[in-house]
Amino acid sequence: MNKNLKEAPNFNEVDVQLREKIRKQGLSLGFDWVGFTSASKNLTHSSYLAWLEEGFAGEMNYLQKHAAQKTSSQNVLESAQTVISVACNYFHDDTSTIKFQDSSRGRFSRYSMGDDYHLVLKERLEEFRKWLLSEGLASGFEQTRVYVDTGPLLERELAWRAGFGWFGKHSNLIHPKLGSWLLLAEVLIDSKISPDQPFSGIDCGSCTRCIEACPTGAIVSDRQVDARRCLSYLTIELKNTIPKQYRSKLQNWIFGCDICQEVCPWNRKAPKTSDSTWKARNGLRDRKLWDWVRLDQEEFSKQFRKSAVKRTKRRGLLRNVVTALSACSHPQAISGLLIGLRDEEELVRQHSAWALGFRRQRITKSILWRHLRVETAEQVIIEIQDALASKQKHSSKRERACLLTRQVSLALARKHRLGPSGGNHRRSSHNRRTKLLQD
Ligand code: B12
Ligand code: SF4
Ligand code: SF4
Repeated sequence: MNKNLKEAPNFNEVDVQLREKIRKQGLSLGFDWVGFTSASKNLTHSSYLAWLEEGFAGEMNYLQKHAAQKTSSQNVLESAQTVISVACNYFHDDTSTIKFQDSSRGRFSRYSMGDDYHLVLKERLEEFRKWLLSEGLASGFEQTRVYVDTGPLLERELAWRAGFGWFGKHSNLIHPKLGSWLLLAEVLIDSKISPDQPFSGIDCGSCTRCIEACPTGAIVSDRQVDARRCLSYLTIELKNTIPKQYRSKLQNWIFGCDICQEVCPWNRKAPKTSDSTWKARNGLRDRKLWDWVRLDQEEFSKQFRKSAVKRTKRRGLLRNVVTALSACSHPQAISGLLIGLRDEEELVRQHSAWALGFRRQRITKSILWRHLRVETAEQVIIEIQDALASKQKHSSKRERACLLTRQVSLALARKHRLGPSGGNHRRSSHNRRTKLLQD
């Protein structure tokens, strides 16, 4: 760790005034906190590399791609001297914790309920950049950069170094007064501004609430999140199938997850923002899971225009919805899954089949059987077979005989339809079916 960062800053009067002026401007533009750090080498880059090395990034290949650049903020702007780190409070309501105990409502993580923060903060950063230029705090447009989330910067480290707060055990940065419901962003400039001191003095102590509350055990140790297990990754970043072992852990989260921050004692007194940008859009809190399954592409585009939820696309959101329906205790959950089973997206049908298999009701078996007759996508067929196999021990002799007849005729029909070339790909499905019949 760079010792110099620990030394008390020795600001002169001009420094103090300049820093205050910039801070004030940042706050007036809608940020809730502003801090300064140098654009020098990062101190936690080795933690970042170790994290990648463990494979914790899953399929987020861009994190690997950015690894070398993340050694220093000067790698994105060679002339950068100062990083102005800013944070925006998006804590717009505290009702969701109670309301969303209801398993029939899908939960969106708080940051995603209003407008897309990438767009909102980018706009504010651009205003900030313009102002900084007009004040002569950068020598030209090309000598500045603005970032929110997607750039190759270690945003949490920068905010920590600029005095924001500490890395919680859940790895989110916590401000001692504002809590952790804050988004981070930065402006890089080529003039030198005296840096703040890195935050120190408070940490999580012996608390382990977030680690215990995480439904998938994603917080593998202090400040280490295995993204592959995190619901935020599984419901947003992961584009295809959710690994089976995590599907039943979704509860009713359909976009992101806030559990580790909700249980954190430092968020108990987090101030609410009055900024309407973050307020939940209509329908986001009240719509039932079985109604979300009916969402067509047009409605999806309309509902999530300029929203972060667009990232999953319709297919990803509906995949999450039908997965969450597996745990929904309401009788209408089945009708939602029936719709999901007929969705145009294979991914949605696949997860619907799994969810029906996961549920206990007898009717789910006949639904799956019926659908097996008409389904044509290999992966969905496999999923239905697995679902039926998981119910096999509860089947009567008659049902098994019936399954046998259907399976055989289906296998024959498929073989007939496929011809010699389709064999290999379909072979695994055929084998599975045979295995199912033998079990
Ligand atoms: C990839 C990513 C994810 C991944 C991985 C998360 C993770 N924990 O690594 C997934 C998809 C799971 C995710 C989820 C979420 N994310 Co995210 N994510 C990012 C992104 C793009 C990169 C993070 C990264 O590099 N991770 C790799 C790890 C190694 O780096 P790190 O998390 O920064 O961790 C640092 C510390 O842990 C520290 N460290 C580790 N060990 C030690 C030891 C010591 C002694 C010290 C001093 C430091 C230290 O060093 C690391 C490197 O700097 C950043 C934006 C960015 N460019 O930084 C947003 C970001 C971190 N995410 C953010 C948010 C809001 C979320 C969610 C809350 C969203 C949600 N509700 O669903 C969840 C929170 C989940 C969680 N518990 O982390 C915010 C965090 C704001 C904050 N207050 O901290 C960021 C900064 C985006 C933003 N611009 O605001 N995210
Ligand atoms: S966001 Fe949810 S799944 Fe991810 S670490 Fe936090 S509690 Fe665990
Ligand atoms: S819940 Fe406890 S351990 Fe987790 S971040 Fe908050 S204070 Fe730290």
